[in-house]
Amino acid sequence: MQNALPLTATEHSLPVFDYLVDRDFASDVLAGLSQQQKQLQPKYFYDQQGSRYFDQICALKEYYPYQTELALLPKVAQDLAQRFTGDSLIVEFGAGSLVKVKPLLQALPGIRQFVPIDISGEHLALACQQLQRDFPAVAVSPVVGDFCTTLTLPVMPLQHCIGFFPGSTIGNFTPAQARQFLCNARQTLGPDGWLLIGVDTKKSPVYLHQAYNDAAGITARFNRNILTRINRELDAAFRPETFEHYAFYNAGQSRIEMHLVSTEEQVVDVFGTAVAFSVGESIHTENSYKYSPDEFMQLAATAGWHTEQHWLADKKLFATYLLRSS
Ligand code: AVI
Repeated sequence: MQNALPLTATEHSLPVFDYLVDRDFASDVLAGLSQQQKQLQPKYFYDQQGSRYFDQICALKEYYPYQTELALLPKVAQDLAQRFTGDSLIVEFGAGSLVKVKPLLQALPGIRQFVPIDISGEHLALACQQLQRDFPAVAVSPVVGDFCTTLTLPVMPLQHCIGFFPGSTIGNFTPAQARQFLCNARQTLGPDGWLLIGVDTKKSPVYLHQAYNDAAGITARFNRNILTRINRELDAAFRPETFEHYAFYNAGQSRIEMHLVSTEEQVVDVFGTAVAFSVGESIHTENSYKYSPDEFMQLAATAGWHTEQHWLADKKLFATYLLRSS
C-alpha cells in the first residue's frame, strides 16, 4: 500500500500519521449529552492523563484481563512463530503502551514492520521511541487515528499482514459495532489478512465487579477524567467531584456498564449549551461486553473471519483468537 497522508513532524523522532480531527470530539460530546440516557464515547477517555490512568488500572491486582492476557501471550507467540515463518508485519489497533506486542516481536524474527494505531498521539509517540530502541531491526511506523474507521496505512508489501487487537477493547463496542470493526479490520488488513485478538470471557460477576471497582479508586479517576478532559479541551464547566463512578455487571446484556452519576441537581455549561442533570442521573461512559468462546467465534464468522486457533487463559478468565480472512 502507498502512503496516503503526509508525515507530520513532531517533537519526537518517529514520524507519525495523524488522522484525528478535534471537531469530532465536540460534536460527539454534544450529541451524547443531548440523549435521554446521556452518554460519552469511551474512546475519549484516552487523553494523556487517561492513558496514564489506564496503565495504572493494568497494574491493579483486581484488573485480571491485563495480567491473564499477558501471561498467555508467550505461548501464543510460540505457536505463531511456527505458522508465520516468512517476512511479516503487525498492525496493532489501539496500541496504548505497546507492552503486549513485545512477546510477539521477540518470538517472530520475520517481523519487519510494526504499525501501531492509537487515538492518543503523545502517549503513542513516547511508547514507539522506546520500542524502536528495543527492536532496531523492526520499522516502527505509528499512526494516530481512530481505528474504528478503515485506514490506509503506511505499510510495506510483506508476506503476512497480521492485525493485533489485544486487551478486549472489542468489548467496548456493542456487538453490532464489534462486527463493523471486524469488517473494517478485514478491509484494512487485506484479503490474506490475519487478526490476533484478545477477548474477555464470561465469568462470575464477583470477579467482574472487583475489576471495575478497584479498592484504590483508580478506575473511578479514569472515569471522571473524561469530564476534566472535556473542560480543558472544549471549554466546559463540569465539576468532576460532583459525579460518582458507578460500574456494574448487566447480566442480561453480558456487559459491565460504567456511569458517572450526578450527586447534585445541576446545570453544566458545555461550550455554550446548558446541560441539566437531576440528582442520580447518569452519563453512560463505557460498556465492556464479555463473550463465551462460541459467541465470539460466531460473531467473527459473521464478519468474514474464520477462527484458526484459540487459547484460553488459566480458569478461562480470558481468550485469544487467531482469525483468518475467509
Ligand atoms: C480498554 N478496555 C478494554 C478496558 C475494559 O476493560 O473495558 C477499559 C477499562 N475500563 C475500566 N477499566 C478498564
